Amino acid sequence: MITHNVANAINEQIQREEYSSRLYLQMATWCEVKGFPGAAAFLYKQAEEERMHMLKFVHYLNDREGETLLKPVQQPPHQFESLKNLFEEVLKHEQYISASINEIYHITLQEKDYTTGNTLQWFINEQIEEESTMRSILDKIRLAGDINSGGLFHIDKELDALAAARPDFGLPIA
Ligand code: OFO
Repeated sequence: MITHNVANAINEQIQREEYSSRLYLQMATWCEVKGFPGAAAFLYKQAEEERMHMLKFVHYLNDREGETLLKPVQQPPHQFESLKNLFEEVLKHEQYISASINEIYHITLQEKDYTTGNTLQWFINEQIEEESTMRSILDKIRLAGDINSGGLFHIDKELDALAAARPDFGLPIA
């Protein structure tokens, strides 16, 4: 049986992962209409990955006899100045998610819930990868912007290839 404090922290994280999924879905639609099909494909997949993260927490909470409570999710932003600005927001968001996972880990230590702490290790490692992926995309966009605007076309192609290499979670992707 999971403690109230840990269950509460996980429910809050479920809300954040659901928000992440909606945020990336909204960003994907922006990219799609602004002529960045590769970035759109990448973000559609990222939205599904966030939903998978949310479900991982839901199943974990259920397995530990916690009560999953879906909280209201706020509307994500839908306008961005540029592709660079959009990915700056993505990186900022991932850094926020990393901090929130670390905070839950801290709570599990206080509550002596080493089982949840162990489960959180997967998410801690996942966040290293998420931040690093987003940082390298942003670095390339910055570099392309500094050289020539045609560089963004190539970045978009790279994002398309990156999206194709990712699992599709069995859902249709544009
Ligand atoms: Fe769920 O890792 Fe991104 O937000």
